[in-house]
Order: sequence, then C-alpha cells, then structure tokens
Amino acid sequence: MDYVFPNGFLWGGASSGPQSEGGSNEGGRVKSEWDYWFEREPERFFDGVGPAVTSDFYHKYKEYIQKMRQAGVTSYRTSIQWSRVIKDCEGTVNEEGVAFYHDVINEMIANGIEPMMCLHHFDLPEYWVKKGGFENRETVFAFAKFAAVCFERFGDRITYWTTFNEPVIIPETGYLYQRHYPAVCDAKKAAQVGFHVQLASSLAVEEFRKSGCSGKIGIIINLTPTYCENPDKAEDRKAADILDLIFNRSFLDPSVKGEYPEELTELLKEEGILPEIAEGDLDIIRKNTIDYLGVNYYHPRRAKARTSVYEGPLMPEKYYEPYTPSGQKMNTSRGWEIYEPAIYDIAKNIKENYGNLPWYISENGMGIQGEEEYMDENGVVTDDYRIEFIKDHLKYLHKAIEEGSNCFGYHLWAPFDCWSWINAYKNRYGLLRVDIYDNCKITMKKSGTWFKELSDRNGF
Ligand code: BGP
Repeated sequence: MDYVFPNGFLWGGASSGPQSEGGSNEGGRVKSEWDYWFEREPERFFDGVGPAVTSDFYHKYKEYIQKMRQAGVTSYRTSIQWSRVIKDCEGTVNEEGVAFYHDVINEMIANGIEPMMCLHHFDLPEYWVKKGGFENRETVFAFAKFAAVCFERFGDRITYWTTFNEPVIIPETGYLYQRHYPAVCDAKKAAQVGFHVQLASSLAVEEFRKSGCSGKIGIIINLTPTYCENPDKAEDRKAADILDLIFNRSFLDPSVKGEYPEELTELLKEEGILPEIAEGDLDIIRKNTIDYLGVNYYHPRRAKARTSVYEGPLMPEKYYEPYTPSGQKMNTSRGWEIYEPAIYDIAKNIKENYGNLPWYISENGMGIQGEEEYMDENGVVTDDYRIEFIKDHLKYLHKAIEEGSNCFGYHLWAPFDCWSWINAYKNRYGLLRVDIYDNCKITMKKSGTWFKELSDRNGF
C-alpha cells in the first residue's frame, strides 16, 4: 500500500437529520425551516422534491446502518434535529423524538459504528423561524438549552459532539446569497445572525462543560481556502485575505482561539454593520473554545482585486472578482472546482496558525447528476470518478499527516444518497444508491465496495 493512515484513523461518512430522516410529521416532530419554506415556495426545489421523506432513514435506519457498515463506514456523523427533540419555544421535550435517537445511537454502536452527533445542521424549528430565527437573541439561548438536553440524554454514548455544521452558511446563504430561508440580501442582518450563531455555539460548549460528559465538543467549519491570481500583487492578496476573514476566520478564530480577528471587526465597523453585542458575550466566546475541529472541504475560492467598481447591495463581491486558473478541473454537475492540494493547505494552516489542534475531514465528496447512466447490467452504479476523487484528496491528506498534521479521520459526504436542500436529489453523493421512487431502495455502488477495502486496510 502506498498510503497507510495512522492507527485508529476514522473512516466514515456524514449526513444530517433533515437530509436523511424524512418522517417529518411523525413521532411528534414539529416543522422546521425547510418544511415551512417548501410549503410556501415549492418551485424553488429541484423537481419539486421537498423535505418530507428525504431518504427515509426514520423508518429504515436499521437497514441503512447495516449497509453503511458493509460499505466500510466505521463512524457516522448525523445531526439531532432540534424540531424532533424540542416541541416549542418553552423547551418542552418530545420523548418520542428522544427515543428515536436513542435507538439510532444504540443501533450504530451494536453494528460497530461510532456515532458522532451534530446539534445544528441548518434546521431551525418553525416556532423559532416565526420569531426571527437567529436574528432574535432568544433563539441563541434556546439553542443552548436544546444542547443541554442532548448532552443529558445522549452524553453517555457520544464521544464526538459538534455544535454547528457550517455555521457561516446561515448568514451567508440565508442573508446574502438567498439559497436558504429567509432568502434575503441584507449584510447588516447577516453580520448580526453570524454573531448570534457563534454565541449560540459557545454557549453550547459552556453547557457541555457543565454537563460533565466525558466526550469532546467541536464545531464543523467549511474551510474554503482562497487562492489569489497573482500572489505577488498586494491588491490580489488583499482580496483573498478579506474573503478568508469573511468565510473562514469569522467562525474559525472565535471557535478555536476565543476571539475575532481584529481585521474582521475593523471591516464590519467600516461598513457600518458591526453587530450588537451584549455585555459578557465576548467573554462567553473567549472562555468556551472547542476541543477539536471538523473541516468540510469541497472546493477552493479564486480571487483577484476588482477591476471595476462594485455596484449593488453590500456583498463579499464588493472586495474581489473571481478568476479561472489555467487547467481548472470542474465537477460540472455541482459547478464546483476540484482542487485536491487545498486539503494539504488547510492542514498546514491548522498546524501553523491554530495550534495543530485535533481535526478531521468531516465532509468531502462529489455530487453527480444522472448517475443512472453509470449503472452496469446488474444495476450497480460504477462510480469510478468518485473513487478517483476520494483517492486524489486522500493523497494530499496523507502527505499532511506525514508532516505532522493532527488529522484523525476522513468522512465522506455522504454514505448514502441524501436530500441536498434546494437541489433535492439532483446530485448524488452516496456510496449507497437510494432510489427515491422505489421506497428508497438501497443498493451498493462500486465506490461502496472500494471504500470497505480502504477502511479495512486503513489505506490504499
Ligand atoms: C455541505 C453541507 C451538506 C451537504 C453538502 C453538499 O455544505 O454541510 O449539508 O448538502 O454541502 O452540498 P450540496 O448539498 O449543496 O450539493
């Protein structure tokens, strides 16, 4: 084998409650932001497929868990849906929801899969949506209360907790780029929501420390390295640095170091969008840093200085223009660049600038449209492109580990095809295929068989 990984390296996959469970009005679950939005604007969702059924993990979790194990998954991260566990703004616990997650966790353990739980994967309950979501400070404290319930109920069996998945997506996509609810473009609100989400995460860390649970608490951040067209040009470097502040360091620094980068505070001040911060908030953030980091990596960002004056509402585009590097590789289904060396650069950044804290790749993967085309005569999706994609990324991860990076695992998005928000089932990511028009029938793809070998041999 050319690439052997450290002993105990976690091989697994990630999904989330709202993208996999379905059963959206069963077991006492209340509506979430996705149910709420789909009811109002179903035309926004690819092929009109909404969040009600998704991959039906709610009913089929035993089969999924067995088949994931057969595909070599030995650790699985999903999220506990706030809307399944807490019924209302008062924090009333839904015991049926709790029982569901007890069963899922126990089933994973019984099948040799390490359960890893995230507490927020873009799924605000409707009762908080109606009160302004994370624009409202009350939501922040309600989240911390929900987190405390989860630590109390499941903390005896979960070692790896995370507060939020890709927290920056909440302000970025809901309040700037309009691909999540409430789909507005308002930089001032985005800054306030971003701050509230960080505060909610830090309060959840505080609850975790109080709970006395023996596991670890982290956060999952989508680190998107920004490369500039000409590193010798100060203006290009500046454009890249600003994007790094907005998209990466806005959550990375407060979560790991307990403080915001000064340059970010200055930028928000200059734009007149500094969020309201109550007395004591920054102290909470300072005192409640994480134990480990999950990194979602899909694609890089490319930036050069603007060549024209930006006109339009305040957006990150004010500070840069994208460029296309020569020889750029693309995943055309998703419209994302494929650039494997970034994984090495991320590892180096964590090592050099964030104390080499323990971290893992919590998501990396390739969504492909029309995978039916690649089915062989037995109906197996022969997804060699996915196998190559994983290998090419792992080579860079391996190099970083050899050079001392403290990376302890690799999770694929996703072990099985799941619902991708407004893209619904357009792009498939799984090692296991899910036929959503045939009762969510589950079949192993070629990548699933390959991943099993990878995981069994701890390398390739
Ligand atoms: C990440 C999210 C996941 C998942 C994945 C794939 O950003 O954490 O929830 O959706 O991206 O992207 P998409 O679903 O947009 O294709």
